[in-house]
Amino acid sequence: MHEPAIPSLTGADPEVARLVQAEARRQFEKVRLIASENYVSTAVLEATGSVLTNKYSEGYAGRRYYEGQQVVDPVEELAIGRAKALFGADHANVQPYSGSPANLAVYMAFLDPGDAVMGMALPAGGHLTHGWGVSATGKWFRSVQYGVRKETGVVDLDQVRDLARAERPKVIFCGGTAIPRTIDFPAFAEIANEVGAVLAADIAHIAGLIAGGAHPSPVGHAQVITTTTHKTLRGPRGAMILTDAAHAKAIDKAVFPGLQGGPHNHTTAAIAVALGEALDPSFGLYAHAVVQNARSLAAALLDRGFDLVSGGTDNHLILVDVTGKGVGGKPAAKALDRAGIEANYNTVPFDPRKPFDPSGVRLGTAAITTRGLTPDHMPQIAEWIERAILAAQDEQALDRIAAEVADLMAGYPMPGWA
Ligand code: DSN
Repeated sequence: MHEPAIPSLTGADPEVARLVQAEARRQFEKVRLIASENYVSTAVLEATGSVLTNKYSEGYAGRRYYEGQQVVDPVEELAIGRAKALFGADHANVQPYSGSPANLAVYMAFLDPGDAVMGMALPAGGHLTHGWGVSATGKWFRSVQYGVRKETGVVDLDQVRDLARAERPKVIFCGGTAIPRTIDFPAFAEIANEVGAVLAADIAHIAGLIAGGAHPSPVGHAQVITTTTHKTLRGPRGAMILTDAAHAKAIDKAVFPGLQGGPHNHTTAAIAVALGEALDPSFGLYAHAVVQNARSLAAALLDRGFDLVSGGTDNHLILVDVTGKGVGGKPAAKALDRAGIEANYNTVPFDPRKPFDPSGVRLGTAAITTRGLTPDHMPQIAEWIERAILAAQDEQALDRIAAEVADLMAGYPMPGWA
């Protein structure tokens, strides 16, 4: 049963209620390895489902365009205060609707259309909004893209420096969506300082690791830091932008009124709850456990002959080139899903295949660590992954794995399911 219970929804709209229950069960039974997903606490779910969704509050605390902000202002101030305390930042804006709008606010704040921006290419591990061609950020700005070294799979800082010197971007993005290794924020800052660019660190994937001390922080190196709140940070679907004092005003103006209208106050409340959870010392243990699980899973996959981009991981994320097992990334991800192991197909750097049927599968350990799985479970998960990929066409074999997976997960409670 979904928790909190949903009796009113069940009475009013059984069709939707049935789907909500089905999704809760699905999340309970699977080994969820999508690197950008997690399980939020029941407290976060309750805040997300609260009456704060009823309220409009364009503007910022004390400067709103609607009356009745007696409660919303302190909610937003609480979230801001906790974000600043957690990351040690001068300023926080908790209003961006999600990661892409947060990144767009950086463009709005510091670039004019046609200006040069530099970011990591999507197939190398960057994000669409770091200037990739199909995104507005690649269409409306002069985008310069860097990648990783072919031999190591690690970001090519010499290329970053050479491109920055030649192209003089106004903003340099570091960070991305498929980067299994530590991001060298001081090195990026040195390059950005040399060419007079604003350094924007997109820490969406690793925010929880940074908060928990399991990855170095960009604070003090990047003037602007964008993040979603729902990945390793384990909050609701939303985003934040942290800045130093000098860049605060420009970011606030870019988020509202530059890009957005009213903030989603129920989300802001849930972000405040999640940040409160992350301020608890136990969150540091969680963040380190996420990395330990990823390292153990990577080691177990290497033992089985899998080819990992960069040879392993420093964080929560593993990028596997599955073509060595005789299958493409897409059929592998579909087989894994049928086998109760949820992942996404992903390009690998220098991928000879197409983005819709690439060579890789991306894995992450944030969600399974929340469920309580430990390094001892990782050899079993690696065995299931290999078995499922090798049996990609055999639905009965995949169903047998799914039953084994569900058996294991039945022993590990899930917030949101009772
Ligand atoms: N969709 C997110 C991810 O899966 O990494 C990034 O936008």
